[in-house]
Amino acid sequence: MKIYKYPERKIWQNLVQRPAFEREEISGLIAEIFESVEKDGDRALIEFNKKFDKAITSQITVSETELDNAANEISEDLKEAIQQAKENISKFHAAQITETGKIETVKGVTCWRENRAVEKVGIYIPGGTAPLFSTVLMLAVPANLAGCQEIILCTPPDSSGNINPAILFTAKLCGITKIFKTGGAQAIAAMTLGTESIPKMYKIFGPGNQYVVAAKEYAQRYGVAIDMPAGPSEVLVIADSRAVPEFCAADLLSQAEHGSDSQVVFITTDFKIFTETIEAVKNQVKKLPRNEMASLALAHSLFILANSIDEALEFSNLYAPEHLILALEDFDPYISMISNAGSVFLGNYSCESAGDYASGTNHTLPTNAYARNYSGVSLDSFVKKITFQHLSKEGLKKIGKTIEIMAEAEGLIAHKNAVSIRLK
Ligand code: HSO
Ligand code: ZN
Repeated sequence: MKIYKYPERKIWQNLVQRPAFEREEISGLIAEIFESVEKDGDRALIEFNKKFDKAITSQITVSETELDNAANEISEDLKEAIQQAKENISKFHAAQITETGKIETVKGVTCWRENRAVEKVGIYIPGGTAPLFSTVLMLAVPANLAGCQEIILCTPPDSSGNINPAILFTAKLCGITKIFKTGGAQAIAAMTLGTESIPKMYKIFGPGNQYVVAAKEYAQRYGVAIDMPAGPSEVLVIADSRAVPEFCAADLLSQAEHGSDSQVVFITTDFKIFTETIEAVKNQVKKLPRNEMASLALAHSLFILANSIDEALEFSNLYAPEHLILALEDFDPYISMISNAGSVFLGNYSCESAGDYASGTNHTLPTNAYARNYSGVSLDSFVKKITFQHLSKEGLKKIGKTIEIMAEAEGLIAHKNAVSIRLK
């Protein structure tokens, strides 16, 4: 833990810095993986399964039987939980469907926008120690609501060549039937370039390790869009004297357990809360199954004592956290002061896990200070907005002169002519 009592502003810029990623080193490997997938298609993916996931897979497409059997392999409780989460996520995202009305900018000149879904969407779900089936909901639900025509999912197999049943169950529940056993950078390459089994996608979504992140960046060279640049998960908690140290500690650890590179920041104005939260973190971490990972994340976490809540928020805006928790008695006056954050949790009962799973908001959020300039995934991430316009002859007459003068001033006489020819 890195402890700072009333740090001076001149060191804030250092404190908000995330550790640098080793992107350079892996870019050569990413290029090689893309080359192999382009050349050998499915065969390359089967080889990579053997090499990276120690899995023997004779075919990479998940069969109908595998998909159907998944429901028998998870508990009824888990199925119900997934259903409830899906309902809430659906409600929240359905409310994001908006159409702008037609605007008559000048009499006879009408402009408007219409939403069109991204037609082909690829979802990547990591496997490994925490198979994030909740992320399937966060991506497939808005993709369906947006009307995406083709939604596919790639996820790595375990060493027996199987996919986690909760991932399969959730995918099926969301109507995804094209699921492929491939992970890491090779999965991203496959969705970018296409193979015999995996179709090429227009936009790729989903979290992953540094190889996946680098591959998504690389994929953009091929004209594929991605949800957002990504980095390790983060939470910043701001607490006042009425906060509950045990709650704050639990929230900090819920983020720390994601990975050793998770970013955890705690800021309070109250000395008692400060020391008690640090104690609570030390106690709670011991009992976690992912204790080792969480402890590594805690080693570079920040615990800051601040002069005021205003100052804490100023720091938070500079840090631009993925998740911001305001463990404040009276949070309302501070909401308008938040300028940079992915998703905000208000009061002592709004734990980050609520947003991670079931409240309805999306958990695919900007990390690594991208909350300064990116939003989290929403319905908008799955649509393009197309602008339309209709000009009547009268409308063109009204703005014709303006167009002609501007076109001539830019030296673009064909542009001017397109108006003149109609109005002469
Ligand atoms: N906190 C993660 C999302 C997640 N948590 C999935 C649990 N499952 C990134 O925002
Ligand atoms: Zn989480």
